[in-house]
Amino acid sequence: MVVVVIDGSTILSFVNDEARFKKSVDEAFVSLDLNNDGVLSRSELRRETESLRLIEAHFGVDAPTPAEDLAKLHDTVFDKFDCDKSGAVDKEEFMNEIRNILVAIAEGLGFCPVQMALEDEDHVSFLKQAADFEAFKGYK
Ligand SMILES: [Ca+2]
Repeated sequence: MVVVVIDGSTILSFVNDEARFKKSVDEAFVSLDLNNDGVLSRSELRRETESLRLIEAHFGVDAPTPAEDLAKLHDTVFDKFDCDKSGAVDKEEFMNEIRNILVAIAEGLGFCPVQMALEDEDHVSFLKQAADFEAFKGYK
């Protein structure tokens, strides 16, 4: 478990650094695309929605959610990513939606820093990367 302190501006400066953001998204995409077909299926994307805590962040759910409701939430998230309704999420759709989500989280946080606890196994945690990005900015 790592605890990061993050606010809206931390996330926005990460998202707005086009090269850095694209690199992170590319890495996440490759690690999620288990069968290497260049698109994310429903089950592949589900690993990301779980690690990003989209469900909690978007819907404010912190109590255990019944499996059936959770499945519905995951479907909703998938449909948001899958802009052209092709049944799979390509890299551009993935990047656009991750950006939308991070900007929405940033707007929700505003300029009030919050502590966020992240699991170590969140190998593709964009929020952690945003926090690291902020921490190392001064050393460039
Ligand atoms: Ca795939």
